[in-house]
Amino acid sequence: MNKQTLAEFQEHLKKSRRIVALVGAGLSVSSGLPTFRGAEGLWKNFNMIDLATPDAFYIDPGLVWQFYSWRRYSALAAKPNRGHLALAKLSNLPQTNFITITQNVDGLSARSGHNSDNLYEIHGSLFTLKCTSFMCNYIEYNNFKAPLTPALRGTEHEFLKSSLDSESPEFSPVKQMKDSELPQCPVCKSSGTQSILRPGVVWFGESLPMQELNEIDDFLESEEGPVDLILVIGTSGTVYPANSYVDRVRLQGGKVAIFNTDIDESEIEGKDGVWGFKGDAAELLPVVLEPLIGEVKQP
Ligand code: BJW
Repeated sequence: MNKQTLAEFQEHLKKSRRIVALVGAGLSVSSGLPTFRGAEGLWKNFNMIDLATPDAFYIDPGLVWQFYSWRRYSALAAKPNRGHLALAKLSNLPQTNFITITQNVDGLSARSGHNSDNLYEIHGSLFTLKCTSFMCNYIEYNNFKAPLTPALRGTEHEFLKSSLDSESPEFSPVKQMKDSELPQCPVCKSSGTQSILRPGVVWFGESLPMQELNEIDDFLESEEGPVDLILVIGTSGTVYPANSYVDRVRLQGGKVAIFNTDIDESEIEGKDGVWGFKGDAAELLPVVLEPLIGEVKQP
């Protein structure tokens, strides 16, 4: 780590009163979960159009449920790492006005003890289930059951097995499944109709949760003053609207710190209000945030 960059960053960190963390899949890599893009990412072998869009679910909900059954299983088997713990400590400091905007659906930030009042899971959660019927607004949070139905039993292990043979997990759907074998909405069932549940994640082309977006807007536009610093952690910044938060903070005069294994040399030097820290976010965050949060122990 460049010492001068670290010193300049930490000087600004200590003065910062309003801080945002924008989190992506890179934060969970050292917990054993893959990213989406790049050579070892999910989208290398999986086609996102077939798996992470409303059309994909409409065409073959059994295929999509097998994918998310595996994702739920992997996320449950993973543990929060020191990067998650560092952000959790920051979120519980009384003197710092801080929010985490996470694009991750793995639940690891919540499980790390992050203050739930200032954690925004803007792409939803693998552990939220929603009814697919337009007539029904059933939604269930924190459902950690695995497998969700008897027919989904074993599919998560098939995926796990194939992912061990390759740097990027490989997609091999395990079985054809009927709607009746997929998670059912209990409300629709009790009224005599059959509707399946879907994962409570935000697929491409779908709206993000409005309440969360409004609360983030309130934080960014607060009368308490501009955001001093945004920590951009393990994200490729390719997905809207998450990627727009960086520019919004910069336009207010806030500084940017990037934590990523893949980073431009020019960004490491700390020019134009941007500091770059190249490496594993799980290792970097405890070190760079240490002046505010103290020591982060091994989980
Ligand atoms: C490390 C590391 C280590 C590795 N340490 N770093 C053209 C056509 C169609 C649509 C659009 C279009 N142009 C724009 C759009 C909108 C679209 C979009 O942005 N598309 C782009 C891809 C072009 N966005 C949407 O559709 C969104 N909805 C929307 O805009 O609705 C309108 C609306 C907005 C606001 C209010 C109301 C309405 C929805 C986007 C939903 C994204 N969903 C997914 C799937 C979630 C479910 C699931 O998990 O299966 O979310 S896609 C996927 O990408 C996932 C992620 O959260 C998201 C971001 O990925 P992330 O986290 O950045 O991961 P990677 O893999 O890209 O990057 C990892 C990074 O980590 C890399 O940089 C590595 O180097 C680094 N790394 N190891 C630190 N150890």
